[in-house]
Order: sequence, then structure tokens, then C-alpha cells
Amino acid sequence: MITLLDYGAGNVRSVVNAIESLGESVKIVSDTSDIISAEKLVFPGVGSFGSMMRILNQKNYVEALKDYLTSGRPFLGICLGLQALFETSEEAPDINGLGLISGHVKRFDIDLSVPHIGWNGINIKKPSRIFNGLGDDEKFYFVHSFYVAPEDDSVILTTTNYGLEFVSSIQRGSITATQFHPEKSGDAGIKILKNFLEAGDEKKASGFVSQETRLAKRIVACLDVRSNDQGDLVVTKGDQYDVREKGEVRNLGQPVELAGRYYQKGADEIIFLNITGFRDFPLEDMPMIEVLKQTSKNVFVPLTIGGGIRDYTDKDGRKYTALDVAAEYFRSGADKISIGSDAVLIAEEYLKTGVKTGQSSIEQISEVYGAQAIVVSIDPRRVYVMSPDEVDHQVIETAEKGPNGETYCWYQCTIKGGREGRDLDAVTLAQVCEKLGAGEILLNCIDKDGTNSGFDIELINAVAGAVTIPVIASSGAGCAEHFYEVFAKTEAEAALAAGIFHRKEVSIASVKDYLSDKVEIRPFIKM
Ligand code: 1PR
Repeated sequence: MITLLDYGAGNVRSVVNAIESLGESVKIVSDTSDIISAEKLVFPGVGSFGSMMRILNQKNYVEALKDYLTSGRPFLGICLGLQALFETSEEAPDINGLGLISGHVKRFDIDLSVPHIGWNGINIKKPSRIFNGLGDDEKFYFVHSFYVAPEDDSVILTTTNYGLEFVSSIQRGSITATQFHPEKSGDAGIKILKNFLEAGDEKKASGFVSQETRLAKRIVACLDVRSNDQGDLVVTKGDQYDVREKGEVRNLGQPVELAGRYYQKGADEIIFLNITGFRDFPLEDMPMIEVLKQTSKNVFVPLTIGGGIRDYTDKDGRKYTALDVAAEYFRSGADKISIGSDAVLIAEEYLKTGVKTGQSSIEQISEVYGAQAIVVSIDPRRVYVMSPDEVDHQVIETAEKGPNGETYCWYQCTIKGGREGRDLDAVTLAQVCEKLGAGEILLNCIDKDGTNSGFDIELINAVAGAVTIPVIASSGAGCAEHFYEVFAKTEAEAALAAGIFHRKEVSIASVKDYLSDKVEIRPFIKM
């Protein structure tokens, strides 16, 4: 029996699912006595350092945790569960951590995108059986803006490079803690959890040290989901956002099944977009919640869900906040939520007033779950102009001339799945959302969607050059070469495709094969 410390702030379902997939049962801590009597304790921290420590204090868990940690029983901390072991954090300087390990938690102060999101390697600094059976080019999933700096080097188990060399896991006696998420790191992560669960077997893997670890470019599979005219929830695919063919909604498969297949075939991340979410009441839209619950049982890479995340009032007059909706999605297995239409409306309001109210969905979700949990999905369309002065928007010079020979264009934001154009450009939207607390941009392009003609490199450069958060390039992938082009010509951290994967024209494995000697990627190793 594994005891899991959940203080109610996010997605612990994936950790539970990962442990259960190894045949172990999980007991969730409901009061202090569960910590006191635990035989093996797993602590997956989520949210922010300050809110985590406040909740642990409110629930009187702190002393019980300290007793457990000094008792010699096995402990695995994940992400904030690692940071909690330290004395203080720059994320919340006024509140103490557990202080079991001397040292502090620092904010990344580097020239690269922060949060550090994605698959990166590890340099093993001392042998540990936690790494039994792993190859030396494994990558693990990270998502964080802070890292631990222990005073005593002897606790350092691994380091990782991202702008600087930081400590990515520690081990002292029976305490092990990782900055990366084993439960989101595919087979390699499951192996680490297995090694932890098998505590008692003292066989130790020798350390391995690679040169310098590198963050992988991510290959993302996207599933646009909606009900068809028969009422079945299906994965569909648009052609410049038009998902109907001969009047019928295209049906390319079942969401849970396709997500499982893409995980098996090496997808680094999976995104579900409920494309008609803008007209539904999300919390009554139980099928999407069920899709997440089912998918997260077998898919151990990050899951993002979008569509309809906003404040709303149901038909009985009951009010729900976007935070309520997001919380339900996180509880059901989502690691990130994606906001489309609402982000545009929020940015418009912010540009009008210049005031951060703290009330918008982006600010509220970011405050509780952290910036890394919020993706802003942008659905822009190219608008050509003869000269940059013609409009009050961020205009780019384009090599792809317009129908009347125009050499300038801007990218108009849309809402409701492209149905309504707004007086806001994609570059400004991305900048405002970053300011309000978004952690990543999913950059679609209506003109390119479903065309197989390659990503819109100009759009991606315009947006990626204007923000410091990671950008996922989306729309237009037609072959493996297009992925190389987007990584070679832009700063995109990830590239997404839908149609070519659904129609089995190009496989994720073949994209990775093609990229393997050109771009840093997570190698796809089926154990
Ligand atoms: O506005 O918060 O309710 O969220 C709705 C979400 O649904 C948005 O993220 C929006 O992008 C998405 N969406 C709405 N309508 C459509 C549609 O297609 N009719 N899909 C839609 C957007 C774009 C990508 C697609 C890529 C890659 N789809 O999801 O997967 O373009 O496709 P490709 O590789 O085949 O070219 P809200």
C-alpha cells in the first residue's frame, strides 16, 4: 500500500494511475494519522510553494511529515514535493519550507523560456537503484520555474542543464525527490516509480554522466473533439476549421482510443480541444471529463484540455468560475488547461483599462495552479495590408504576398472556433496573456489548418519573438520535413499536428526518426 499526500491543489490522478498501473494500491492521506502510519509515502506537489506550505500548515501536516521524513521510511517527492523539503523558496519568501534539506529554492534567471517545460535529460551524480534498468539517453518531463539549490552536494542525485546546471533530483537515505515528473515521463518514468515501489532491493545502478543535457523539442498530437450529428463524441478534423464534409462532421476516431495510440507511438504530449465548448456548459459536459479520466489511466505523458473554459451561469442560474471548471479538469487527469476565446476577451478588457484585476480566468487559474498549467490557444487568420500604417496592430512584412500584391499582414484573433474575428492581433494577445500569467502559447493558424502545406513560419517567428514563454507551433504539418523546418527556422519549443496523424499519413515515429540526427528530441524507446 502506497500512501499519497494530496493537499487538493491539482492533478494527483496521474500519480495514482501510474502507481496503480504497477499493481499497487494507493491510499490518499485524509488526516495526520495517515502520514504517521504510512509505510511508503509519495508527495506530488502541485501549485505554488506558498499555497502548498500554507495548506500543509493549515492541515497540521508539517510536524507529521517531518517525523515521517526522519523515520527512515521510503519517501518520494515530486516537483514541489522536492522543493518542500528545503528551507525557503524565492517563490514565497515569507513562508518556511519543511527544512529537512539545507538550502533554498531559486527562480530561473536565464535567457531561455521560463517555465522550463518539456523533456530533458539527467546526469546521474551518484548510483541509486532508482535508475535500475534505464538507458543513458532517457528524458524526463519537467515543468517548473524554480529549482532547488542544496548546500550539501552529497544529496545531489542528478543534475540537468537548462541555461545553467541545476539539481533535478536528490537522495538522502530513504528520501528521494525529483524535480521532473516520473508519472508524466512515459515508460522511463514508470520504471523509476517501479524502482521506488520495490524499495528493499538494494541492487544499485551505477551512475552515468552525459555531457550536457538538452531540452527536447516536443512532438504533440492534437485531438479536436465534438459531438457529431448523431450525438457521439468523436475526434474530428477541420479544413481551415471547417470540420464538415458533405454536410457531416468528419469522424476520425474515438478520443480515448486515439490518445492511447499516440502515447504508445511516442507522442510527447496530447492535447484535447473541445471545439464546440464555447456553446456548452463545460461542467455539464461530462463526456470530456470522462475522456480525461479514461485517458489518464493509460497515458503517462502530459495531457492538456481546452474548450469552453470560462466563467458561466448554468440554466438554473448557478454561477461557475473558470477556476471551478479548470479544477474539475485537473482532478480528472489534465495537467494543463487551454483557454481560447476567453483569453481574447480578457486581453481586450486589459488593453482598454490597463488594469490587472486578478479576476480573469487566466489570473485566477495561474494564481492557484501556476503559470505552467495555463496554455493560451490562439486562432488567428492572416489579414493583408498595403502598409503597416493602415491598421493599429502589430504588422509584419511577409514574403508570401497577398492577393493584391500586399507585402504586409497582421494576424487577426478570432473567437468561437474562428467564427468571429476581433480587433486584436495575435502578437499582442500573446504578450498580454503572458503578462497575466499564461505559461505557454498554442499557436494555431486558420489559413494553414488542415492544408498539409507546412507551418506558418512568419506567424510563429512574430509570436515567439515577442514572448518569453514557450510556443507550440500548430496547423499545416504535412510531412516530417515540416517539423524540421519549424524547429530550424523558429524558436518554437513544440510542434503539433492533427490531420496527418489521424489519417495515418505520417506517423509520430517517422517524424522522430527524421528529426533524430537534426534536432534534440525525446527518443522513442519502447521498453
Ligand atoms: O475558445 O476556449 O472554447 O476553445 C476552443 C478551442 O477549440 C480552441 O483552442 C480552438 O483552437 C479550438 N477549435 C475551435 N474550433 C475549431 C475547429 O477546427 N473548427 N480547432 C478548433 C482548432 C486547430 C488545431 C488543429 C491544428 C493542426 N484546431 O487543433 O489541431 O490546426 O491541424 P493540422 O495538423 O491538421 O493542420 P475556447
